[in-house]
Amino acid sequence: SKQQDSTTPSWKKVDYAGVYKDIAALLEDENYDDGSYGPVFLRLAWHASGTYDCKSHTGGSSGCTIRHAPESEHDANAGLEVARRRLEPLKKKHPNISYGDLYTLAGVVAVQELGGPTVKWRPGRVDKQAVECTPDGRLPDAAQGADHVRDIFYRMGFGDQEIAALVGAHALGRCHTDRSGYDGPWNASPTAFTNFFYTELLDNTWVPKKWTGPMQFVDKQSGAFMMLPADMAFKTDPRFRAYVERYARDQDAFFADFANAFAKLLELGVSFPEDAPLYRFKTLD
Ligand code: CCH
Repeated sequence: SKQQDSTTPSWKKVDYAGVYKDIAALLEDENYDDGSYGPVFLRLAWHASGTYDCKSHTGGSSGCTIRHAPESEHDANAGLEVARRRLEPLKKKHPNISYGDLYTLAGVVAVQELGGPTVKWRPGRVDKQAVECTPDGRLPDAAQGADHVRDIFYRMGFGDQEIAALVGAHALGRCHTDRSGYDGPWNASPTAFTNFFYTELLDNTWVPKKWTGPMQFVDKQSGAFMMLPADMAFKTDPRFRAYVERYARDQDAFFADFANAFAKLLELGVSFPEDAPLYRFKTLD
């Protein structure tokens, strides 16, 4: 009835399995990048969430302030309008879903449909207005090293093992000179979720790229693959490196640890309704 409709919270009126399928249908496009929007959806979910500060309990995916200026225009978020634009028709089709739920679910779909682990996910984020945008500087700076990476992720409430697992997402996608200024993919299969970030990091000799762009590394042998200065910290820092060696040897361990850390990332700072169900979505195939 009408009465029931007006008292039911909007998050309960959404068919989340249906949204999952609709997002999955948007992944492939042979004319975009390496043929998939998955990597940029994953980056959108991470940047929507990674602004969390565990001391002030501000930021995170809950209010989805990443879609508003000035946060949308922070340097770290350059290029993410590509993902937001691609997802926008789904907000029209499923008007009761919050943007925070839509963008985080897009990250889950990307990981799962590109061959990664099942990621537990809950709905119930409530969008906020532009005045609640987080300040610039909460996301990691790729030009820096281990101390900076720790400062940023400890602020979110993560430990070294979780940080080392999360950065394995750099098996997917690529850097774009017109977004971050960096250039190139991390490996030869940027649309498959694998443990290749770790194997490539350890197996190659990485040398500074000879160009006028920002300082980054390329593999000495082919020059086709890249590492950011911040990525190299996972090879040179002994505590990070111990996890990198484990994940390079054992893809199952990486998948399990990534799934936990990524589910935690997507929930940072969110107060879920008590009756929000926990979903484990099936992949399309
Ligand atoms: Fe990342 N990432 N990321 N990253 N990232 C970039 C691209 C992707 C850093 C910097 C960059 C995570 C952690 C870090 C993805 C997922 C994750 C780019 C290139 C930079 C720079 C952007 C461009 O030019 O398009 C730094 C620094 C850190 C940590 O210190 C974490 C954590 C995740 C997810 C769990 C994905 C995916 C991409 C590819 C995006 C694309 O469009 O292909």
